[in-house]
Amino acid sequence: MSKSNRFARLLLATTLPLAFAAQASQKDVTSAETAYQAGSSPLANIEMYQDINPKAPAMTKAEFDKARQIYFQRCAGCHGVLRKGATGKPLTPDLTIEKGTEYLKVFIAYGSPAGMPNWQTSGELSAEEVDLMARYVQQTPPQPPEFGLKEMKASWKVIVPPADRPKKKMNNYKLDNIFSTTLRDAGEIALIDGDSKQIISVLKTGYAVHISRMSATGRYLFVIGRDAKINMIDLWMEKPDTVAEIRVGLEARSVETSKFKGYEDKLAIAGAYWPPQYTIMKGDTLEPLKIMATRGMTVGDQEYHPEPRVASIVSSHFKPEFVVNVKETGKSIVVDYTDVNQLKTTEIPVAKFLHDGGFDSTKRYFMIAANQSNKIGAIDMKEGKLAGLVEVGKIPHPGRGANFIHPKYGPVWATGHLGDDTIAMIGTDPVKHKQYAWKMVESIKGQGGGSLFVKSHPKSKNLWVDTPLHPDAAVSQSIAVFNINNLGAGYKVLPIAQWAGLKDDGAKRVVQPEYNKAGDEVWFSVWSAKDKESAIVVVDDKTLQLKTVIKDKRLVTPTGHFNTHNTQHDVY
Ligand code: DHE
Repeated sequence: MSKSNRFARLLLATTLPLAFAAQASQKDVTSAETAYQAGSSPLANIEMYQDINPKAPAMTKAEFDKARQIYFQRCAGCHGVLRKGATGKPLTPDLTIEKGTEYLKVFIAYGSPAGMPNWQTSGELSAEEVDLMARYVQQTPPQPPEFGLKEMKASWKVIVPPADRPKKKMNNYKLDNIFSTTLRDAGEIALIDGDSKQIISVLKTGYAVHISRMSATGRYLFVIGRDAKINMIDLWMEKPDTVAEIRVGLEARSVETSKFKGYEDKLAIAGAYWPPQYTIMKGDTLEPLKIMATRGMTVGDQEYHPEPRVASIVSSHFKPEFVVNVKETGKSIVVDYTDVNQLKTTEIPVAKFLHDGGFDSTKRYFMIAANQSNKIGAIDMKEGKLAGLVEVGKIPHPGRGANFIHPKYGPVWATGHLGDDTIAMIGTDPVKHKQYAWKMVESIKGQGGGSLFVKSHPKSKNLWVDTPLHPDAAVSQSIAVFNINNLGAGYKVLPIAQWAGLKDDGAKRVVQPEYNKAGDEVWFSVWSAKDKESAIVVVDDKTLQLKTVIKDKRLVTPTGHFNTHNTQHDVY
């Protein structure tokens, strides 16, 4: 090592802990949260233009392309596509060039208590790759291409036109009790019969497939992949299959359909991470009708954000409206779809970093997590305005949340947290329990942080809380269940992964409780890596005993599962 290099390291060794401490006090991101955000982006494979900045360290085209791929696989989830910062810090050249390659290398190699992973010491990146990344983040951020109507139409396929589809249901499945299970790393979904627990079929979908949603009539299932590919599946066919598909961008997470009376199955909508936009499509063919950009000003400080990603989207049961939740700007956009050409939108300022959420039991209020702001917003779907904004625990992550009647506070909606071990309950009845409405009425402790999904059912007395991202395997591989009539008594732990009896030593993360239609059994995924055995475990909701384990070599990396009835009618 040269003398000047040694000096630089010495200097860094003494100054970095201070820098880390300062950051940690600003925002203490947990390792579970970092691992969750640092998922691979499909943008890694998109060719982008290298703009040579004379002030940045030199990089060959091959080095730039390799670093770009690593960036989109590991870093973009936190630092943003354009490196403007999201949950992670901004990494634009005006900031990084000043820090210099040596400083950045140490930071990337060793990480920080503020949440930056220790990429080199953990063995994830080699010393050469760390050097590459330190030089890459000083270059002008390359911008992925836009994706407009022309690109969408080029990707759009109507495999079975509406006129050629069945006129009535052609199979004997009970369409209201099917589970659509995400097979994440296979890019597939499994349709599983909720009664017989048999796999009906496994269908190819988009890359790292993410969520499934049902059409208002319960006939069509919509599935979206992280590559923004939507599959529209007709459940009336003898063997349910894809009848239309389209890509609405280069990266996406959410899809939904029109549910208001008179508009059932008429429209579909999908939100994209890149480009930052949402698209309204015809509900029977996925023909793209209208694309709306989300680039704009943030709530609060009102600064321009160039890539506000579309997070969750829900469909109102009260009006012909969608609610599109925009992550970085912190706005929920109410989209009136009565005239798709002259679209009317209302912007509701909530709080930055909107992510996931669901309705209260009456479906009048939509509860949306602003995860990095540690808040839940309650949007009144009737009045089209924010009814409340509630401070909860650290990094709320509800999925669609859980509704139940609290013995003291009346109707509540609950969320777990990624960043702490609490479960927050918010009063949702401003008529009969006005004093509790839009307040965190109770916060109880669960097994630990790293929780992603909570669930209950109108017919159940249980509240289920998963912890798949908890660092302790005993916690990530089990589930906590509370009796909602005696929350103070604490929780029971059910060893779901152990019950699955898997033959090898996979991660076996227990994720996403989901009820069947009757509300008397709960399904869990036991999620291991692609090359390891996974399973689905079904538990009796009353006795809390194991009912069935579904194992099949086609069940590769099962994560989310969506019961057709509960998803169609927003029951949770
Ligand atoms: Fe998800 C919902 C984004 C990682 C499983 N996830 C959502 C939604 C968003 C989102 C915006 C809400 C959609 C809606 O309601 O319209 N998810 C992201 C990410 O950006 C993130 C953090 C990182 C990434 O690279 O994608 C991410 N998500 C994951 C996972 O790693 C999970 C656990 C496993 C997987 O399959 O990828 C996962 N996300 C889910 C599930 C839902 C979801 C199961 C639906 C919950 C529900 O009850 O509706």
